[in-house]
Amino acid sequence: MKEDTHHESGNHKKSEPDKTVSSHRHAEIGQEASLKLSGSTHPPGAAPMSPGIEKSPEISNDKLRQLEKSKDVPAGEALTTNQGIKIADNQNSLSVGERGAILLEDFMLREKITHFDHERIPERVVHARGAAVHGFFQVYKPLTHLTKAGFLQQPDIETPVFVRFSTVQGSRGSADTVRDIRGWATKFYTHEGNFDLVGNNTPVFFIQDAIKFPDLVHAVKPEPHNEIPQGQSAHDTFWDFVSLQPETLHNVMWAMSDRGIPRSYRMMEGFGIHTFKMINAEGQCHFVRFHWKPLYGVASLLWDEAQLITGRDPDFHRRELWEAIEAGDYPEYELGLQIIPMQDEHRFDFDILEPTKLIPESLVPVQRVGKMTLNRNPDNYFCETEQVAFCPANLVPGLDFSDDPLLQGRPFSYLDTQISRLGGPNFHEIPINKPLCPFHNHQRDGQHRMSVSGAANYEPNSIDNNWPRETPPGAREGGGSTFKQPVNGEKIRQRSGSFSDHYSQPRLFWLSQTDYEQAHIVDGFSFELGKVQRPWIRKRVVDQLCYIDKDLAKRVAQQVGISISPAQLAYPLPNPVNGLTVEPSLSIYGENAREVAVDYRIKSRQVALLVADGVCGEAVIRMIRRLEQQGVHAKILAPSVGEITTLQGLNLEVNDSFEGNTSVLFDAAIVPTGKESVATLMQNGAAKYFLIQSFKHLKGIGLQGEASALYSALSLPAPDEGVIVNNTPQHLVDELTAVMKQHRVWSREKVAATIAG
Ligand code: HDE
Repeated sequence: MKEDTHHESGNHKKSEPDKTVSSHRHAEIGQEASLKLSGSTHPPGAAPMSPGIEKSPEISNDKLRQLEKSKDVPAGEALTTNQGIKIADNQNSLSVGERGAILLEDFMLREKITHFDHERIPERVVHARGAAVHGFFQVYKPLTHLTKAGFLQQPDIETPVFVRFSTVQGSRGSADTVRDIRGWATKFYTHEGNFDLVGNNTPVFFIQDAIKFPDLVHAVKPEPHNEIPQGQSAHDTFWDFVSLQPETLHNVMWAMSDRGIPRSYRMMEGFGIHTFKMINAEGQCHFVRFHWKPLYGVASLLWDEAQLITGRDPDFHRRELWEAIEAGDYPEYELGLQIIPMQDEHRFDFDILEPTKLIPESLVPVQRVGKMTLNRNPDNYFCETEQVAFCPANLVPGLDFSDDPLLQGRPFSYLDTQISRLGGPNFHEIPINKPLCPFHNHQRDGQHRMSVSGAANYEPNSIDNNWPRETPPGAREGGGSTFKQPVNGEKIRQRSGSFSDHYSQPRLFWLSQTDYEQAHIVDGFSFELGKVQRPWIRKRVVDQLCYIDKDLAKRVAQQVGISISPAQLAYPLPNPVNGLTVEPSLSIYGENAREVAVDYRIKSRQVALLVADGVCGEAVIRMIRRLEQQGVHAKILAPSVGEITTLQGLNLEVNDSFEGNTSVLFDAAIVPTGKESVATLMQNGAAKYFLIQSFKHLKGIGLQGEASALYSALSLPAPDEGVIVNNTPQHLVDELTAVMKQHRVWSREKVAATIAG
């Protein structure tokens, strides 16, 4: 605990007793008229503004303007049927007399109910649960030497994007904070057509060949007999598959690590996973792997915290994303490229066409070539987030597929699945999916066709003068021009020998983690295997871990009650990856990783101030101001919502109660001084639980003046690096935010594990 003896909270003057101090509005407190709170325009948790384009018209782009044209603006308009017939009575069906039967001729009733009956569409087979937002992408400098893709040529071009983040396993209504891979699909609306980068938050996938995808998904989805568990891989069928298909192990290591429970969609890395190709105007080709690097840094939840949030706020990530955009804390990510010249294709210990392998950043550094900013929430969840249809086949000229056998199976599947999900082959006409550039072809008819085609629906034709025509002579440069590559071989069903090492990279991942990250991986495996009911599956997984690392295997085995034989301990260990035993960028919290991988920010983080009647209002306001200066949002929590009376006799607006807002929803807690306030908190179980949980989850705690007594009463360990005792509000905040920049107080983890709560 760090102490500052400068005390300024005792000297308060009473003034203007009936003035209310609002933490999120411009406010004056008592005689301190200079203490104005600027507040964020729309801080998290504030009353909702209207969504979408109306709320901040200055934020727009070509795609949003295109969408606006399909918007229904009903203000001042009559309620009508879908045929435009005005409805005078939307309360009563047409019946025979007051108590008589309803007439079948009531077309208003029939239309309303029939439409309602068909409101649901199938959810996505995987990635059903998601949240999406609009934004834009800009390249830093022309990438002409690598690709002819137009949107990567000019830094002054803002390409509109729509990004959907998702979990994989759970259904549409499942929780956000489950342990799972996160989907990260970006649709770039370029002027050469749509480019969809459909990736995940891990750089590797579970399988090598598309033909195994249904098996993987059937295994991880809830068990077929009882549809349990929801949003989780902690069950027999998943681990059965893993134990029998060792190529899954690398991605499983990532899923069991902190990466499987991200703190926020703004704080994850993203990966295109597969190797793609970039082709420039001269026809030269490079292999490329895509990365997204978050400017808010990479950060994760703790497992206990994630589970609690699943109950407290199942929409945690979705809400957080929405609120961040409303508050102006726009998610930002840099686009990174790993470029591999064609002649280097075989210079690695692994095959770059293999999606269960990453390319270590120490071998091929990630070049940051542009930035994506997400700055606009959708207007309507169903119309945009649910109906958006991504497809890895959507590549613009200058980008091309590699022969990765997993990638090769994807373009077909995504197109195919939309036909049943969105009800036919014309889903490209749904506004969110429409390209910005014009599109013309001879495809016709089908369910829900919207555009009206010309006289000739075939090519060649002489009726429409043979339009539209291929390029040239069509106006734009030809697309779909694949890289000319000699291919020769026999038709075979056989995995390449270069795909056969399943253990080197999981070992590299394991060895690159800090001690506490390793402990989390052990806990992740142990939790999941603990839920597996068939003992032979647990044993087989531990057996597989023996090929990765003996320490990992022993620690997991010990936690799930399995003994490892001397023969298993003698399994040979895999080789380093191209001489690497450690790759710093694989760790989230290691010193190197933090510097190499991210620009860490605390902007947008949230701090709770725990108060009751008699709190020092001046201190509260000063703290909030200081937090806001650093881009951190503060919420005042009290025993009940409404207002409290400060030590100075002012009314202070409370944002919420302790009951509705436990510590898992915040990044740090502060208890401001005030004798009466602290005495009340001491009698309040929810407030005490808040602090105990904050400590347990390795969060910073700030204590001012009398608040130290509350901390002592909880019998929490002291001193502690993350518990700041300081009487000066500004200093206390500065020390606390320094702790928050470390994300967690890792030095506390062992002692925190001994605390009940
Ligand atoms: Fe997907 N995947 N996938 N996938 N995937 C779908 O498409 C599929 C794979 C990913 O927010 C589906 O529209 C096959 C890898 C994301 O709408 C479906 C194979 C990666 C999303 C499908 C893969 C992904 C999907 C379900 C193996 C990371 C959500 C609904 C060949 C690089 C997109 C849909 C969104 C969605 C098939 C493998 C990421 C069924 C057959 C590898 C982020 O078409």
